[in-house]
This record gives sequence, C-alpha cells and structure tokens, in this order.
Amino acid sequence: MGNSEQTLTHELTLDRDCTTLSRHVLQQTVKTLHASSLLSPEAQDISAIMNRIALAGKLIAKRLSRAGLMADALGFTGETNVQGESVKRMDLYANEVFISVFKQSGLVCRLASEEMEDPYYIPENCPIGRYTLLYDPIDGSSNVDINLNVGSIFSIRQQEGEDLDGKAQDLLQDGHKQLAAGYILYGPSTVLVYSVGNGVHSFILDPSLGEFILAEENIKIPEHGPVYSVNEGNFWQWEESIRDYNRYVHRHEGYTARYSGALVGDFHRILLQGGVFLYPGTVKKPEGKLRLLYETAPLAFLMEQAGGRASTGREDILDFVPQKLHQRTPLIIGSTEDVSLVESFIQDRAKREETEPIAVQ
Ligand code: AHM
Ligand code: MG
Repeated sequence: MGNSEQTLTHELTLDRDCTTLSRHVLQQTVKTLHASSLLSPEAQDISAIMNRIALAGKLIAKRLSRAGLMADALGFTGETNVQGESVKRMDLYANEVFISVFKQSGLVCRLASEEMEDPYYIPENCPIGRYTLLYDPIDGSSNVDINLNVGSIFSIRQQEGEDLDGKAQDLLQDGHKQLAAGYILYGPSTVLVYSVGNGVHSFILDPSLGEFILAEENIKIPEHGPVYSVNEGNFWQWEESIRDYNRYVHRHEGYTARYSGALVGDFHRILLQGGVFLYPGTVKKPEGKLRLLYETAPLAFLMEQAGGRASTGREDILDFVPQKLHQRTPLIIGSTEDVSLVESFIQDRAKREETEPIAVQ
C-alpha cells in the first residue's frame, strides 16, 4: 500500500471511529424529520435518549461479562413477573438500570417494561420530556445462566395527551407511532442496532474506548435466506398451517434451522443473512409468547426499515393495535419471500377450512 492510500485508510478509520452514536442519531433524526438543522429539539431529544440507552447497554454488558464471578448476579429472585414468568436477578438489575439512566435526565416521563405491571413514572421529567421508553431489559434471559447471548429491546414513543389517570392509554396504538426502535445484543461483542425511520444502523461497543463505534449503515436484509428459526418443540401445539410450513421446510432442500432461545440473537442473524423467525400461537399461548409493545413492534419497525417484513400471519405487526400494555402477538419476521411463504400456508389453510372443516391431527 502506498503512502497516500495508507493516509486515506487512516482517515476513513478515524472518521468512522469519531462517528459517535449520538452524532449519528442526531443526523439520522434530522433527515427523518426533514428538519432544517441539527438544532432541531426533537432530534436533539432522540439523540440524547439514545445516548442514555447506550449507557444502560454498557452497564448491562459489564455486569453480564462478570456475572459468573459475582455473588448474586445469576439465578432467580424467587419472584414472578406480570407475565407469570420467574424473574431472574439479571432481569431485575437490567430493568433498574434503564430506570436509573433516565432519572433526572429531563428526557423520559414514563418507562414501560416486561418486568413492570404498570408504567414507571418519573414526574420531574414530565414537564419537559414527553417521551416514553418501552423496553425488554433482558430478552432471552434463560440464556444468562449458561453464558449465551441475550439482548435488550427498546422503543421510543411520544406521549400523547396528559395521561391524568396514569393508565398510559395512549400507548395502545399501532407500531407506526414509534419514533425510534432498536436492540442491544450482548454476544461476543456488544452490538447496538437502531432505526429512527431512516434505515437501520449498527454500532459495536469498543470496550477500550467505552464507546459504540459505527459498524454498518443502512443494513438491508436479503429477500430470501436459508434460515428458519422456530421452537419446533411446540409442533404439537401449533395450528395446522404452521405445521404445513414446517413440513415444507423439512422436505425441501435449501433450508437450515437455527434457534438460540434469545429472540435478539436470532433476529440479528436473520437481519444480516436473511431467513425467517417465527413464534406462532400455541395451544397454551394462543397469541404466542412475545409481547407487542417492547418486543415484536420494535423489531418489526427495524425489519421494515431493512426491507423485510413482520406479520402476525394475518396482518402486519406495525398495523396491530394492542388492547393492553403487555399484549402478546404471534410473530413471523424476516425476509419478504420467507414471510410471504409462511403467510401463504396460513391463507391456504384458512381457505380450505372455509370449504371443508379439517380434523386436528
Ligand atoms: P423473555 O423476554 O422472557 O426472555 O422471553 C422471550 C424469549 C425470546 O427471546 C425467545 O425467542 C423466546 O422467548 C424463547 O421462548 P421458548 O423457550 O418458548 O422457545
Ligand atoms: Mg423478551
């Protein structure tokens, strides 16, 4: 490599390293809002909120990396959350980290999470920061105790109305209302992926700098991929249409199964390489397991921004209006062709059942 090429490479690396997450979010939000300057108050707010989310991610990543060495970091608390699931110590820690980083920030008035029955209000922020953060603090927490990847999922919405009764009814709206969404994947490295409605971008945490460094801009999912990601242990509990799809991928060349038990990790693989993730309804959980406001809607927002699709099987996830805060939805998410293939099995069965009732096998 000649001297001038070397200088150019250094400059490009330096430019990338100096693209901080907050600067990037600011620029992207200004583009989405068609604002005239970087001083746009909403863009500044979203950028500042994302900076706090990144701080939460760094704190959680740090604790996860040392969890096996610390007393009281792993295992269960003995409590059950609003979903009826056993709470892990890490769930609780991560939930509190998100609350702590937004206290006295002046940015977020309410936080709603998988771990809290009702939203958490920070009244001193409310006069200035009319944003709500919705989040799953540790997604895939069964992976924590065995040292496998987990994630955090987040979504930012603007508060509408005064919410005087403290019931956060304005959150019961479709996913198009999201201002921003993303996740942090705690794997071999810590990756933050986000969108403010102008493409999907990823950052990797450089532990030596303590900063998220730009990794990839405008990620696009392939139109088709070989991976199908679903918990096949639920086969006996699925509707016949999902079994039809499952039998199809078993009997055709070109498909491969991947399922990690942590949605964020499985989603990340599919985002980068194509394919489809499914969590359909089951006999025990007819609406599926995953929650709309802080799991399926934020990931649907990202997936559509990356050129993919997200569906309940009957409608787009982003069009689905929840009836309650912890609403669950079936999820079929990934490459356009693969999501459409799953939907085609659902439509076929529906048509056949209209004409000839089918006995459940
Ligand atoms: P969690 O947020 O309580 O951890 O639950 C969500 C997780 C997803 O990450 C994962 O895809 C799914 O639950 C796994 O569930 P199952 O064990 O039923 O396949
Ligand atoms: Mg989850």
